[in-house]
Amino acid sequence: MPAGGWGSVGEVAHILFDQRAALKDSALLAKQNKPDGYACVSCAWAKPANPHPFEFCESGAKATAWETTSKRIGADFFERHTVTELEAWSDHQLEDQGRLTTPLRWDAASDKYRPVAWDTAFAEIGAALRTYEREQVVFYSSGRASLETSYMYGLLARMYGNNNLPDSSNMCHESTSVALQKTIGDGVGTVVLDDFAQTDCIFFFGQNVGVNSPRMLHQLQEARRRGVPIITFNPLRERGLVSFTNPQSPVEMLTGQETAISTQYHQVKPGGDTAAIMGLAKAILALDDDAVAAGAQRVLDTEFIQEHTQGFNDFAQAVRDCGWPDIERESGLKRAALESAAAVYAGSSAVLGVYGMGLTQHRNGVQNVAMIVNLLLLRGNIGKPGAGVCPVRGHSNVQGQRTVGITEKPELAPLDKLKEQYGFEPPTKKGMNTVEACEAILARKVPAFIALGGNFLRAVPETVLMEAAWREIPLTVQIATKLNRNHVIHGKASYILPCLGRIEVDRQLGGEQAVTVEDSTACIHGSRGMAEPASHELLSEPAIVAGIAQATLDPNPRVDWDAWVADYGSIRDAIAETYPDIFHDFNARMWTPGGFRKPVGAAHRVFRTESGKAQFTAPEGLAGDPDLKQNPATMRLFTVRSDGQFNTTIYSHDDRFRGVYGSRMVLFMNRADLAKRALAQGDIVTLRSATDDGVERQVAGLVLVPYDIPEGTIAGYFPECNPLIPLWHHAKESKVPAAKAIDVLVERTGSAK
Ligand SMILES: Nc1nc2c(c(=O)[nH]1)N[C@H]1C(S)=C(S)[C@@H](COP(=O)(O)OP(=O)(O)OC[C@H]3O[C@@H](n4cnc5c(=O)[nH]c(N)nc54)[C@H](O)[C@@H]3O)O[C@H]1N2
Ligand SMILES: Nc1nc2c(c(=O)[nH]1)N[C@H]1C(S)=C(S)[C@@H](COP(=O)(O)OP(=O)(O)OC[C@H]3O[C@@H](n4cnc5c(=O)[nH]c(N)nc54)[C@H](O)[C@@H]3O)O[C@H]1N2
Ligand SMILES: [Mo]
Repeated sequence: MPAGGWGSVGEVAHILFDQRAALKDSALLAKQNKPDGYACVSCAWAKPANPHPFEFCESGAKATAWETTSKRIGADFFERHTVTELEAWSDHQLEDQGRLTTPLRWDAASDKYRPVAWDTAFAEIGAALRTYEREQVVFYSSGRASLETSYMYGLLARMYGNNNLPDSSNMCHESTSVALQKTIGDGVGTVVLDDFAQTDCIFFFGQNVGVNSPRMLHQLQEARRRGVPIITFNPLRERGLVSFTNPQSPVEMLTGQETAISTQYHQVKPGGDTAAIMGLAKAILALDDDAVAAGAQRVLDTEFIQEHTQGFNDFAQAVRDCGWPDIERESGLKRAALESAAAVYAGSSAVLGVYGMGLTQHRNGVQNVAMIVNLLLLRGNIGKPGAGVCPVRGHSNVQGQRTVGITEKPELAPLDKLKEQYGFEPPTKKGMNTVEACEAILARKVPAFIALGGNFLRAVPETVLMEAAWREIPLTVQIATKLNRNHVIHGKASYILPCLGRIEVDRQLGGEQAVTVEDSTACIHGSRGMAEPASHELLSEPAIVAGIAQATLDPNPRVDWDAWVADYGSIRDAIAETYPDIFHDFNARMWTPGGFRKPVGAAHRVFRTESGKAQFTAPEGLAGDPDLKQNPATMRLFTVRSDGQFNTTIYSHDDRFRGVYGSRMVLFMNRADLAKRALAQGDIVTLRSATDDGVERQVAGLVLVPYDIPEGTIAGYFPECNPLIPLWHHAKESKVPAAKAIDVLVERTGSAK
């Protein structure tokens, strides 16, 4: 079965029906990701200037249906259920109740969420925030909120007195931001859509395109038709990377025509990418040595290396010192396989390096990303047409939030400019990222946690300890569209503030408002809501942030929160004043078809690193998890997503692409491992974390599914497996939780048959 195809059409029809979504006809979907429409709330993939008639995919249509559902959850629902009772509900059940409609405050006496007036909620939250130690309050955001909201939210935190702005990015592509900043001087990818049309080779690492960014399949399919090789490294043979039938092509649908996507598929061991890329580099150096010996054209782009890079000799030495047996063991791949991939690389003149969570969510996640850069630099594959590094971002505006100041790193925010613009002293102390916020919560040091979207508690590691600590936070505030686990497990005082979604019409004093988002290729787009709001009581995210800010902060004549809410154009003017290089003429440029691009120096070989050159980096070691010693009893678990979810939002319990239906409590295991451990398909197991740090971590009731997966490794679902991840088990420099390599012990407890 290919990705896309009739299965995809059936899935979309099903969810539209099930959610009785507002988009009964395709009028709404037709505006998805269009220059005059709204930006999809699913992934961050680029939105073309000349879109396909339907520039959406199965995943995007599901996300739209989920947001525009006609299901509602109002005060009557919360009157019927205590919050303790709701704790027993599944992630799917909670969100499937529909859109939140009214602001709520938890009532301790009845253990119920009860309606509260907006003004009262803001006043109470503001009064509490004024009493807390300002350096300890956390302002989290999930990467969906617009540039306008995010800018206001960052300002709120800094005017309040801290840089505690952890973001979903801290669990996601922060390894990218750190590695790319260090190696090429920009924390974002260098490619745009046009590069896909001009490339002659694509290397694809650890990203599940068919599920998580299916619109990119258009570019991959087109590249394949031009004969471009696509070389994939992924422990699982993911459908979208194997073949694709375009559900928007009547011919393909009728004829069942499929495009084979990957031309080489390397089932690398999880955590083995650094070793695999060392192998590629070793083979490339060997080809170059041969060329030198034969007096033929060099394989390395020596001119580029000389002019634009630093550190080549150390890197090359590390590669030469690294033996094939180590490479084969750590990558799980054969020398011959890596040599054949290297040969394709060496024969191509413009190569793209595309990747996702399979690289970033490891102890050595930053090193993994730096290895992709090394690979590309060898032949000057950065800063020329058809070539470059392409991290595939997750949430639809996660990259943009960083651009407008959502960052815990003060050096990444224009503090001097903010001081000049708004006349206050921005805090200079480093703020908490996600892992540090968790540490502070576990230490009972966080008096208040404000969440701009997301489902923090479900997305982070160390679930059991975190849930216990969470209940002791004096104040939790959730700005959200749907009920989730992080709302039913709450602080001592707790508010749920329901907001408009991006697809909804946003009416303010100045008329209907639009917002902006930045995609994975650093292009910034306008987005106009089109569906009627789920409830007349909803406020927009900017209005909620302004409400909290006004109730919490002393008035500042230079920040007119009300004027901003009345006309988002005035927020964009403020953004343009803070970041003139990126956002000049923002209001005029936001409707540019295809978006306007933020300047990315590396895309033009202007490397804004300390040395002014792109950096080769020799890896510290090959092992994916230097701190975890694998012993024969342990297995290495990596967590993945299915097509039935968007992160912790579970649309359904089916995984159509992997052939699992009705339950997410499954584990994918190699048949050889099953045999070795006297386990069988359908056996029920408990996983325990294989670390002796004194914390008991387990997930019970997982059913085994035999699967084509490297020996010694198992795959399970995010977020169901999160209780197994130790909080300290994160990428070293970026602190992204290492959700793709968790050492566990497997214990049989029964059989489902
Ligand atoms: N429909 C849908 N779309 C989404 C999301 C969603 O949940 N559902 N989530 C959004 C978000 S926030 C994000 S960040 C992105 C995530 O999108 P992806 O980056 O695709 O993330 P994952 O699904 O976690 O898995 C990545 C892939 O990495 C592979 N992998 C695991 N370990 C390794 C390894 O060590 N090496 C290599 N080479 N591969 C490995 C897995 O088999 C899997 O195919 O998608 C976004 N889009
Ligand atoms: N084990 C494991 N853990 C992981 C990962 C993994 O691969 N494996 N991936 C990590 C990654 S990449 C990420 S990005 C994080 C995700 O972490 P989060 O971004 O915190 O989680 P989501 O599940 O995306 O958040 C879903 C909730 O967002 C709210 N929401 C939806 N739309 C809107 C909106 O428009 N406005 C507002 N205010 N709220 C809205 C809804 O209430 C919904 O319940 O999880 C991380 N955790
Ligand atoms: Mo993400």
